[in-house]
Amino acid sequence: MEQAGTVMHSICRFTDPRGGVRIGLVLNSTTVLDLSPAGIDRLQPLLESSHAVAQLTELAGTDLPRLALADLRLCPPVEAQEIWAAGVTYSRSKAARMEESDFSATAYDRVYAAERPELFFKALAEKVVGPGEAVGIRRDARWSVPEPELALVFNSRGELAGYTVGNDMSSRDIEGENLLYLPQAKIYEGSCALGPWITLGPDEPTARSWDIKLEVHRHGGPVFTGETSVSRLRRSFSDLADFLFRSQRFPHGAILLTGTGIIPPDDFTLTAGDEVEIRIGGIGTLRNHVVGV
Ligand code: DO4
Ligand code: MG
Repeated sequence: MEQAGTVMHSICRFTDPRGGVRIGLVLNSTTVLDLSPAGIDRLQPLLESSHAVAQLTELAGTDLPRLALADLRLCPPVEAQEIWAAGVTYSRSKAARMEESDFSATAYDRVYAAERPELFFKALAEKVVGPGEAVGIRRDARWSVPEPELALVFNSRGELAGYTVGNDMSSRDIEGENLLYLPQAKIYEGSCALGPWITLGPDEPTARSWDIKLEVHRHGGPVFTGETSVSRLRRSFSDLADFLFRSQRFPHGAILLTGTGIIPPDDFTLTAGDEVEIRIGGIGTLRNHVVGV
């Protein structure tokens, strides 16, 4: 696959008929190459390798089994990485948080401009929701929103290995009540979705040209659509990585959601049964339905 001269490949995790997990190379919108006969049964070695793109290009030309994407159950593209998130990295997010809470407005204003970014822990790998699975809204929240975010996939050396689509589900009334409630507003059952796969190859300038689109459907029709561009992200990927990996090791690598630039209007809240669709140009589309948790 190519985008403006950039060689890129997407790798996914999917369940096999025996309930195990296999690794696939997404050849196009309909076909996945099963990499297990080539001895590739985990994502991490590919993420750690500096030759992954060349290796995948070579494998794409082999006669490994080709599977129909529509027949596969994709799993979240994460193995053992911790999931972290950056906040207030788009001016739209800063403005919304400042309106949400007089109490915390100064903190949001300051962190947007500060050298040190807001970084917070989001999820353990085992708690991440994959494509087609349910994202959650807390039963004690009145105001729940999806946050569509570009997710950076880092290897254990802190090198940017790829990208995926992320949803940093959030309870805005709990967040707005008191900043100290942020972990409860951000971390609960089904609050982190990633997928549909990891895209390797594009550099930062290429990724910054991508659009992010959010659609929420209710009873079959759209109730919210929004759009932004990664170019509006205030911080560089290397700046975010530098702070994340400062004084901290991630032996399995880490995934960092880079913040949202799409904020639904204040009278919008997700409800159970909604369908959330997040599309990032260059990667693909992550779809999840909403349940109360
Ligand atoms: O501190 C609030 C969280 C901000 C956030 O998650 C975002 O901007 O995406
Ligand atoms: Mg966020």
